[in-house]
Amino acid sequence: MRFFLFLLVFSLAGCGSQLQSNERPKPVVVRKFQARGRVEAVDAKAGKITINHEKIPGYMDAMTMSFTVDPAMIEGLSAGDSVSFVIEDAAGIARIISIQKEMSPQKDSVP
Ligand SMILES: [Cu+2]
Repeated sequence: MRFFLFLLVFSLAGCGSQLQSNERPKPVVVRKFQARGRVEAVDAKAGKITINHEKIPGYMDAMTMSFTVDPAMIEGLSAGDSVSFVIEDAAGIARIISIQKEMSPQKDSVP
């Protein structure tokens, strides 16, 4: 009887996974978002950067928040810099995977 139950459960589980693929154990979902903002604080030792970022469609409203980042990526950045960056979100845990300083239009237009 136990063996029969095992078979029954096993076959139901197999059936379910075919019919409802979204109920199988999910691999970690990794999403990437392009964003822009202004640096508020840099803590290179801790690998943290605080950015007042613009709205990121489909992800977050505009806000000031701290991100985890490879310290080497934020060398040379300081508070007040305009930056564009890429956030990688892995199952809700966000970190910056690339970041660069943006030249302001005013500065660019100065000869
Ligand atoms: Cu945010």
